Order: sequence, then C-alpha cells, then structure tokens
Amino acid sequence: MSMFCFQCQETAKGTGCTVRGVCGKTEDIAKLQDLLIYTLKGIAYVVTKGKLDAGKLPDINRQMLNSLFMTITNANWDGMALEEQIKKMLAFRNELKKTVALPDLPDVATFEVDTRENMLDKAASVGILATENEDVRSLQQTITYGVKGMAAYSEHALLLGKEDPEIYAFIYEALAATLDDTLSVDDLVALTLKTGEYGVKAMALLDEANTSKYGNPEITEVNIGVRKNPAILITGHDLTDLEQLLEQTRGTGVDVYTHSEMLPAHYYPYFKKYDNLAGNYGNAWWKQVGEFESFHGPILFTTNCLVPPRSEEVKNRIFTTNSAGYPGRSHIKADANGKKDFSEIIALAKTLPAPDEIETGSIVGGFAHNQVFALADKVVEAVKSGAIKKFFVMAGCDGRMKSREYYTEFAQKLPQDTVILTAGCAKYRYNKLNLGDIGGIPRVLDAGQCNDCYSLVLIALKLKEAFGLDDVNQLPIAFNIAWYEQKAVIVLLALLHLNVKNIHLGPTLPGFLSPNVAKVLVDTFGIAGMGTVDDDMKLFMGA
Ligand code: SF4
Ligand code: SF3
Repeated sequence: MSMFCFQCQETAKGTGCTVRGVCGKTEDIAKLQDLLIYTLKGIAYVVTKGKLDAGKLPDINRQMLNSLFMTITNANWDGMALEEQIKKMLAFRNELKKTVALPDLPDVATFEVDTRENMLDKAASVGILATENEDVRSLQQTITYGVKGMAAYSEHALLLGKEDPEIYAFIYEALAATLDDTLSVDDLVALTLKTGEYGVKAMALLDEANTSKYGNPEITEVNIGVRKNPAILITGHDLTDLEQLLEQTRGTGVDVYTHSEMLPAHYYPYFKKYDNLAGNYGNAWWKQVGEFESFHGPILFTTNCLVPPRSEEVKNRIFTTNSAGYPGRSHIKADANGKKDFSEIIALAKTLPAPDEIETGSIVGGFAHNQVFALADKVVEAVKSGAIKKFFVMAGCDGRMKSREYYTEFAQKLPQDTVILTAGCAKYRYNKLNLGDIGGIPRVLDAGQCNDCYSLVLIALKLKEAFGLDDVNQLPIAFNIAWYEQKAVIVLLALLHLNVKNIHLGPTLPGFLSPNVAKVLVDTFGIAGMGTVDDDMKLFMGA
C-alpha cells in the first residue's frame, strides 16, 4: 500500500484510496498532507501540554487554519506548497517549544524533516493507519475531518476580520486528543459531538462575517446565460476574493462569472452594485472539466473543489489563491493588508474570447435566515393550512458518482406540497428543474453555500418556536443530505450536536466510519444511508 486516504465520499471501494486517489491525488501529495496534519498535531501537543493561551498565538492560529484547509479534498495539488507549509509549521512548533518547559517530548513534537525525500519517508509511519484500533482510528479521523471543515469556515471568517480564540483553542484540543492513547471510545465519541458544537460556532462566525460586510442575502434571480465580453470565472467559497476581483475588473470591459459554490455571492446586497458581475456559469464542481473548456477565460480558485484539468490549454488559465494550489500555476498571495493583485488574471482575460453559452435563463436563491424570517408568517400559515406538508433539507455537496442521480429523481418525485431547503453545491442536482412554488414560496429554497447550512438550522429553530415545540425533531422536516468532502463532515457533526435525528446521508456512508462507530450513530441518532428513491419517499412521507 503506497498511500491511504478515506476522507471523502468517493474513496475507492468505499474503504480507502491506496494507490492513487479517485480524485487524482498522487501518493506524494497524500503523504505530504498526512505529514502536514502530523506536524499540526505536534503544535497542538505543545500548546495543550504547555497550557498556552491560544488567543495569544495569532500567526500560528492563522497558519493552522490555512494548513488544515490545504488538506481538504480537491483544495491543494501543489507538492511544493505543501512542503513549504510543513517547514513553516515545524518552525512554528520549534519556536513554541522554547516558550515552555515540557519534559519527555514525544516524536510528534521533536521530529525534523527537511527534504522531500525524508518528508515522504516520515509520512509513511504517521498516516491514518498508524492507529491500529479500528474504532479509535475511525473516531480520530472523524474529529480530524470535522476540524478541517471547521478550519475552512474559520479561515473565510478570518479573511473578513472575524476570529474566535475559543475555536482555535478547540482545534488544538481536538488535534492533541487524537494523539492521546488514554482516551476511550466513549471519550472520543464525546469529543466528536464537541467538534460539532464548535462547528456551529465556526458557521455562526462566518455568517456574522459575511452578513456584517455584505448584508443579508435576499431573494435574487441570477442569470445563467452569458454576455459578449471576455470574462473571468471565480469559484470556491471566498467572498473577499470576489469583492477584490470585482473592484479590479470594474471598468475594464472584463466580466466576472461565478461558478459552483460562488453562486450564492449574488444573493448578497453588497455585490449587486457591480454591473460586471454577469451571472453564474455552469454547475457543481465536478462538471468543471467540460465547463471550463467552453468558458475560455481565466479561472480563479479561491478554495476547493479543484479538479485536475485534462488539457494544457485549461491548465494555463487556472489561478489559485488562499489554501488552493495547483503545480506550475500562479498562486496569488495577499499583501500584509489582505490585498491581492489580480492584474495578471485580468490581462489574460482581455486576450481570450467570451464564454460559450451553455444554458440560458435564471435561477432564484437567497433564502438565508434573514430572508426566510421575513417570510416566516407566510411559511407558518402555509404549514398550518396544510399547503406545505413537509420540508426536506437536501443540503451538502454534489459529486460525480452516478448514484447521485438519486437526488434529482427524489426532488422530482417529491409531492407538490413539500419544500426543499438547500445549501452547498448539492443544489445543482435539482435547482434548475422549475419545481414551482406554493402560494409564492418557491419549492426549492437555496440558503447559499455549504456553511449556510447554519441558516437552515436557524430556520428550523425559528419554526420550532413558531409552533411552540420543544424539540426540532417534532417539526415536519426531514434531512436527506448529500456529502462529499470534509466541510460536509463538520456540517453533519453540527447537526448531531444540535440533536437532529434520523438524518439520511448519501450517496454512501463515510468509509472512515468503522462498523462499531457507524452503529453508535445509527443507534443514537437514527442516521441512515440512501435507499431507493421510492422506498425513501415512502419512509419520509410516512406512507
Ligand atoms: Fe481518495 Fe477522496 Fe482521499 Fe482523494 S480525497 S485520495 S478520492 S479518499
Ligand atoms: Fe461543494 Fe466541493 Fe462540498 Fe461547499 S465545492 S460544498 S463539494
């Protein structure tokens, strides 16, 4: 076995990628990511054992977030960038060690690597399989993946100037706990739920960061056709990058289109002033391979999901920033004030043709908490009158597996008196189906990006209050969630922390759940996998 990774839904045979990732990840990249995580655990060890105040480590905290984000599926493919990050974090660890007197430091706090070769050697002994007990390994990884997702959301908040020292302290606590052999399975289950608790905090922080800067999302019609100008496509999740790109392209004759998870940017009032924000091009991340070919202009990746392009022509139009990376391509860094210079991208756009039209029309979204609260009376009335019988939370990620056609069929077969609440790139499986409305309330309510699942939670809590219920599980809401990468893991853990029961998770249950850990989730929370559309429909509708 040359590598081992089972962090995403597409993992080989549902159990683990051992030769090369289904995503395209090579053995070297997998190992460098493993070693980067191990290096972060070393820092977490020193911080927790040394009882250091996480709030007082600003540079390390920020680089912790960035490092964790770099290891998320489809974020960073650049071995050189990973190598550099490992060295940077080792230097931080060594500096930290000088500030505390800790006896008998273990390997995680003392190992040194300098060349690619000895990094790969070291990685071979510190990967996921280094933990022998299958259940302990499963919980350690569940916590680690939740922490990765939490770090991603915290990094977006950070780039908007919002930080929470408690989240950093928890990240250190959680990573250090994955090194602790004395913890029982029960301790680790408790820590898994605590990870969900901090996931809620991270999503709330990002919501506050986004809405305080860009306003509350509002109902918006987004053009999915194209104009005739040359253009730049921006993808990933980071709104500050979009803002800077729109400012810098203003008046240049270059349009900007969003792709995949950047679509919800259109819902924020702040971005409506940019007439160079032309629309949304294409669909979820996995369709980028074809869609980027017909787009013709440069593509800026602000985060995952980056799929390795199949042609040099497309590759040469890729630019990355933040935790995203691709070997041989420009990575745009911020200056000390967070400003980025996108002039290279804009100059390239001017030399390239306008995008080919792949579809026309528009889609509607913007149903985050504030907008739905504004409609609350109407929604409550529709439920009371029986016009809305049930809500289906179908948030999460999309992916390329054929079995995900389930979600399109499920949406199509849902009775007319049901409403879908969505967030994340999972929406592309049904957001162009024209499923109609119920008394003016659209049957697909898109709150935004995957982190905006936070909005769906607030909406559920608001409905609980409106109906005078004690428990969200008494509401007419079913959860039929699709997952792919580690941000979906933190969303799931957040829902479990909030005690949401009977979540259906598809298209397959995570490969990183051992049979015993999966059983705990099934027994405690009623988690279930995906069945056939007809069976699941009967189950959910109670027929
Ligand atoms: Fe396999 Fe997913 Fe890991 Fe890629 S990220 S190597 S597909 S488990
Ligand atoms: Fe999608 Fe990658 Fe997860 Fe933010 S863009 S939801 S998969």
